[in-house]
This record gives sequence, C-alpha cells and structure tokens, in this order.
Amino acid sequence: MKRLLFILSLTLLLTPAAHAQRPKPNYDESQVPEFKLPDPLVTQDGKKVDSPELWNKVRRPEILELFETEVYGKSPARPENMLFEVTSVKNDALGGKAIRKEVSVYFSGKKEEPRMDLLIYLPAKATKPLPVFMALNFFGNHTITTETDVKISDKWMRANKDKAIVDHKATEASRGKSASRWPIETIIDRGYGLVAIYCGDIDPDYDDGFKNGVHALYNSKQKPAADEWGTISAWAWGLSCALDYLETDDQIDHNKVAVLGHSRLGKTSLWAGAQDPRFALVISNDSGCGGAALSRRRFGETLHVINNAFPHWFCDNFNKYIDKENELPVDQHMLISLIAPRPVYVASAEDDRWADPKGEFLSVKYAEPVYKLLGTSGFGADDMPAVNQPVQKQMGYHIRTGKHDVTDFDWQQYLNFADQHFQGS
Ligand code: GTR
Repeated sequence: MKRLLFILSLTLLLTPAAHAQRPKPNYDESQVPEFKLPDPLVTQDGKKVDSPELWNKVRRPEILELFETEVYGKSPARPENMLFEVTSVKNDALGGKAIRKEVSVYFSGKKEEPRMDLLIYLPAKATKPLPVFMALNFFGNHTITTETDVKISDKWMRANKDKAIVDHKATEASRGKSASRWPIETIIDRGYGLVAIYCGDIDPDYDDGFKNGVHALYNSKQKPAADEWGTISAWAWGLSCALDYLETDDQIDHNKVAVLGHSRLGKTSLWAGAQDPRFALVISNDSGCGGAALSRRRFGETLHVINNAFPHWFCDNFNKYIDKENELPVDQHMLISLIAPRPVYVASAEDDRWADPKGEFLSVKYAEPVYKLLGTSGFGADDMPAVNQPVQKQMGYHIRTGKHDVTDFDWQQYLNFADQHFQGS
C-alpha cells in the first residue's frame, strides 16, 4: 500500500501541472458564458468618446496602457544605436525574379548577441521602393525557402522532428520545411517584397526566466516586473526594430509595411501593429486566445490554459484574470481598435476551433465603431461570412476551410487586401 501511494504521488509530481489541471475546452456555443464587453468608446471615467480627438488624446492611450500593463507587458524604448550589417545580396535569386538580401541587426550596437537576421526578397524588376510584408517565422529563415544558399539559423529551436531540428538546432535538412506557408514567388509576382525573421532570434520561445534573447540586454539582474514585457512583447519590439532597419533601406517603401503573423506570431503582429503606427497594415492569421479571439467567450483555448502552458508569453499581471475574464479592463476587440484607422485583417480556419473563429470575427466587429469614428469604411459585416467568402473593407476577415495553418488561399486574400490599400497611392 505504502509503495502504491509512493508511486501514485510520484506520478502526480511528474505530471506537468498544466496538464494535470487543464480544463476540458468548450466547443459548444450554447455553453459560452454571458458577458459584457468593455466599450472601446467609453473612457475609464465613463465619458463617451465621440470625436477622433478624444479617441487619440484620451481613450487610445488608456487602452494601450491597459494592454501594456495587464496583458503583454511594457517594453523598453528601442535602442538608438543598433548596428545593421548587410551580410549578403543576390540580384538574381529565385531564377532572376528577385533580389535577395540578408541583414543582421545587432541590438546593442556591438557585434554580439542578441542578433536578429532578416531575410529579404524584393521583386528584381522594381523601379521604385516597394511595399513589403514583414513576418516572424517559427523555425528559421532557411525554412521558408528552398534556396540552398540562404544562411541556416544557428539559434535555439523548439524540438520538432518534421522540421529536422536536432538537439534544438536546425540542420541542412531543415531547409524549405515551412515553404508551403510562404508563396514567395507569388508575393514577388504581385509586386511585393517579403521580410522574414526567426522569432527565436529576438527571444527563444521557452520559459527561461527571461535571461536570454533581447531580455538579456535589459533584465540581466532581475526578471521583468509583473507589468513588464513577456515574450510576445519582446517579439513585437523586435519587429519594430526591424522596421527601423527598413527605414534605412531605399529599395523598400517603409510607409507600406504590412506586418503579418500566424498563431502565437499572429498575436504578436496585432500587438506590434497596435503599438507602432509605422506598420501601415496589420494581419493576424489564426491568432486565437491572446490574439484576435475575445477572451470572455472562453471558447477553445482560455486564459487558464494559455498562461499555464506558455507562462512566458504574457506579463505576470495577465494571470490575475485566469477564470476571471470578466474582470479584465479590456478584451481583444480593443487590441484591434488600437490599430484604427489603419487597415487590419483577421483570418480564421474552420477546423481551428481551438482559436475560436467566431471570437476572432467578433473582435473585428466590435472594433468597428472606432474605425467608423475615425472616418473609415469600417467592416460592414454583422454576421460571420460563409467559409471562403472574404469581407474586405478597411477591416477584413475570412474563415476558410481547413485547419490551423497558413495557406495559399490566406495569402491570396492578404495580397488582394494589400492591393486595395497600397496600390495606386
Ligand atoms: C498553441 C497555442 C495557441 C497558438 C499555437 C501556435 O499551442 O495554444 O495559442 O498560439 O500554439 O502558436 O501555433
């Protein structure tokens, strides 16, 4: 008996807490709790926001600060003396279609870690600076292309057999393993460039107590306070640093940079776009909980699950709202509202119930009043559109068939949306 108890308690000890307590996800619309969303157009002290001035002066800064202190965590100011080093240029990449560059960004201004590598593809035929999509990736820039002369990332990677990661490092066999998500030739043919960055260059995606990545530059003595940056904030901060480089590159139209991300990196693209108005267009692909999905719906992934499974993504204050979503002073529609009046696009996938497609749609819808107040065409969809039927005005949305992924269909919509907002101006 004693032995049995011992084995039992040992098993309990060895079971990761997150799994032991992981509640069953709700996928039943009738079980979604009733909730009242905070109004993006009412200030903290109850004043109706009825003019763009009031929005810009009072309400927007209020909401931004709430996301900084309660959800993602405040980031430091970007370094002023970053060092940008162009490490390769190929003028006939992709069979002559593209100019390809690799650029290293040294955050401290010295040639030392942390360092972020940009892989840039631009249409070779361009006669003027071009709009680009900028996006983080999960396993290194060499995974987005099959071109064999792109540098293989030397950074730490999450374990993944499919991506040929061995001992947390990429291998030669990792090349092109994520290429299906990056239709580079189509992007080039449509007149856009692509800027790719491995998210782990900015902050490796695991909970190390914030000692590595860019946190090392600022948090070497003590971990971030409860309202200071987690990993998603660090990634967003890194995207803004990359934009600082783009502003020095005269082949790129830095007034037409679209920031895009999938899943955890879609949460990041929204947060990057919310904080940094230099991002002219923002795209979130299947970003789910802590991204586009409304937290109060508790459909699929919840605050309880995400904060236990990924304690490093958000700031510590976000834990206060586990199972208490109604006490959050914001919800994710207000994250979208921070991007107004700039074009924003949210995409869902039918089988990606974990990310709560309806909650993603509703965030766009409930951010619309802010877009309207600022004089844009808004969204114009009251109900969720049918699958594969995109809605595209100043705000865009689609739900496509299929699973959690980035597909050619998604990219077609993003390119159409960018055409609408970037071309001819
Ligand atoms: C899942 C996580 C989601 C989503 C996804 C991803 O495990 O629960 O929030 O971000 O990872 O990034 O692929």
